[in-house]
This record gives sequence, C-alpha cells and structure tokens, in this order.
Amino acid sequence: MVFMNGIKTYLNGSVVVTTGDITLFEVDAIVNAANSSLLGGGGVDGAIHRAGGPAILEECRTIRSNQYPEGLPTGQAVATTGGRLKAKHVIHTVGPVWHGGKQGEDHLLQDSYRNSLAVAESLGVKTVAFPAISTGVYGFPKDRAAKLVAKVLKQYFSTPRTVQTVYLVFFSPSDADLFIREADPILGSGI
Ligand code: AR6
Repeated sequence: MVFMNGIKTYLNGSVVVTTGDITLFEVDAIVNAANSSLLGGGGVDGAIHRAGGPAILEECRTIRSNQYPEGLPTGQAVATTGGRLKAKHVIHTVGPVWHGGKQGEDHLLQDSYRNSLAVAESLGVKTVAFPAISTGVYGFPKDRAAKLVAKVLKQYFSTPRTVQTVYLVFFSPSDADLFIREADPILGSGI
C-alpha cells in the first residue's frame, strides 16, 4: 500500500504534497518528466517506462510518427496508457532545460503543468500525480520551480474542475519540505 495521505494539503485538499516513488501511486494518471524524443530516458522517465512496461513506449512511438515527428515541444503534453502501472494513463510532458532563467524557462515550466492538467481534464481523470518536473537532470532550481507550480495550481483550482486531487510527489523528504516552504505564502498555510 502506498502512503498517499501526504504530508501537507492545500486548497481544501485539492493539492497534496507527498513523497515516494510516483510509479507506485494509485491515481488515475501520473505525469512523466519526459524529453522531446518521448522514447525514454533516465530519472523518473526511466522508472515509469520500466514499471509500466513496453506498451507505453509503443504508444509513444505512434504519437511521434503520427503527431510529433520532430519530437514533443517543450511545455506540451500528451497521454498514453499506463501499461502495467496502477495509473490508467501516463501524461508525458517535456519540461524546460535550465539555461539560467532568461530563455523562457519559467513560462515553459508552467506550460508543462498547465498542459498536463488540460490533458488530464480531457481524459476525465479525477486524480493526477506529478513529479517535480525539470528539477532533476534538467537543472531547474527547486525553490523557483516550487513558486511557479504553486501559482499554476492556485489559479487552476480557482474554477471548478474534473480533476479533484493533484498529488505533488517528491522523491526526497527534503525536496517536499523545500516545496512547502516556498508554496505556503502562495497557497496559504494549508493543513
Ligand atoms: N518518483 C518520483 N520522483 C522521482 C522518481 C520517482 N520514481 N525518480 C526521480 N524522481 P528527472 P527532469 C525525481 O531528472 O529534470 C530524463 O532522462 C527526481 O528526484 O527525472 O525533468 C528524461 O528522459 C527529480 O526531483 O527529470 C529527460 O531527458 C524529479 O523527479 C530528463 O531526464 C525530476 O527529475 C528530464 O529531466
């Protein structure tokens, strides 16, 4: 059983901050921090493909040849099956590589979250789990990402949504603590 109660919730329980391995989450959809090739990689991407099995890669290849022959642009999102995962869907998004902050990284990171949520809505899912997109190999500063993500979620849940709960899944407790520190002033102190 996966611990999904979270260590902190915001916006009346719509946002749950938690820690763990996202591939184990029992949610309707999990988001993958992919790269534009959609053909897999390391980090959370590698973990999702390993846990979900070859059906995910197969669908990614089809999406590449039918919709995105040049690769999925940064900030965009597409959905595939969850394969063998508990989650029925994987929503693949490409976060920005950090280049110092003057190449539109902030907006692109927010696009990744917004577009992933839009895909989740279009699938009619109620629960969706996000990893900390771009904050691993892609080098986006974690504190800066936290503020940007908190703002997207505050705005997103200001109107009624099909998505009821967004889980923000951090691999390490210290990353979750850092998120909470940055998000509290934006999302309210929460519970
Ligand atoms: N569950 C939850 N979070 C995880 C897991 C997991 N199983 N594994 C890693 N993380 P990264 P990026 C955290 O590097 O920065 C890939 O090669 C990790 O601690 O996975 O967007 C892709 O193919 C970090 O906080 O994604 C791309 O080429 C966060 O997930 C590139 O990396 C994101 O780290 C994308 O880089």
